Amino acid sequence: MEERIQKLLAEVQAFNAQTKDALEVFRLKFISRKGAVTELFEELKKVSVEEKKRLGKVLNELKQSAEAKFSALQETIENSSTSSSDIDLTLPPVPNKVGNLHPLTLVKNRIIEIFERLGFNVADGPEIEDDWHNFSALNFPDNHPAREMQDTFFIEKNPDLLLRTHTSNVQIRLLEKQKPPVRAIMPGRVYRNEAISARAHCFFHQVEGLYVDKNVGFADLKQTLYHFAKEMYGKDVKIRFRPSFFPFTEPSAEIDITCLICKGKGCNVCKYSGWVEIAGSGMVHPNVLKNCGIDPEEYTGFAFGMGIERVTMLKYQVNDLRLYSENDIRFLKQFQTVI
Ligand code: 2U9
Repeated sequence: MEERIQKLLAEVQAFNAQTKDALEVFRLKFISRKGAVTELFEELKKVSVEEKKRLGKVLNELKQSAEAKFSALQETIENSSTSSSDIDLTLPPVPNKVGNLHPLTLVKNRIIEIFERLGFNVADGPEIEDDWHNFSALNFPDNHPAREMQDTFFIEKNPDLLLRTHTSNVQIRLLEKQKPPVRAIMPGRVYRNEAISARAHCFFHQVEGLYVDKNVGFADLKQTLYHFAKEMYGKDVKIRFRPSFFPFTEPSAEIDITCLICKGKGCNVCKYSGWVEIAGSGMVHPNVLKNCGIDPEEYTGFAFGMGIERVTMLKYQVNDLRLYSENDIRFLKQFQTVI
């Protein structure tokens, strides 16, 4: 019997419990009414008086040791866990972190909002296009450099298929099927055969706009884009039109706004000119209207085009085009605010 008591004593001393369940196993085994200590006390009744004296002493030691161990373990476990009374169920939950929109989507949505308020619809069209809708209908001459392999991704020769180089194909498709007045913007992805760098990419996003009706003039174009620039960049922004050339517009103009970094004083972003280019524009070329079955004697129109990456760059001072498509969370999470 003494041997059994000593074995149990060693077991008690070595025992360790980290959970309430493990502690309960200890209690049942050693100190419960049906546990080893109680059982041994029952056995003790049966031994001789001298033996009882000696064994009783060792058994009491086991009993005290088991009870002390139980209390110590109980205290440690209770101090390390949170009891249900510590939980305040009335507290509002910690909100789940949700993602945010990509900066290009934020800016595209803002552009759409500005033009929708002026009565422009949003139109969409295919990214894989034929030569007619991407080039010929837009008055591109046969030998225009944009038609070269270095500038355009061609997919197939017959039937002729390519990746659209601008969203103007959507305007052509719209004019072919809808009689003026037509007032729409076309946001979308476009492709150009360019080496990827901080300033160029093989795909980017554009918003083009078109307004064709009777008596649409250059003054309408100027006021529309002036309004856009103020809505996008604030009321202090200035705008200027520089004569330019595009096959699909005549006259054509490039549009600059005052540099938002230096407020027109001159810095390395605006190359010390105080102005940065933001869009191209012009009056729709009569040949383009004819190609879509519209009489240029009856109708006129203006069109414009801008790169969403560029508009975003100027709004948020993004200095490398590659950042938009690298999915670097450190870049993306800076655009939490809805503009
Ligand atoms: C039709 C008629 C006219 C769309 C236009 C531009 C000027 C232009 C560039 C801006 C920067 C492209 O993203 S960019 O590289 N766009 O300068 N786009 S006028 O003119 C049209 C389109 C369709 C039927």
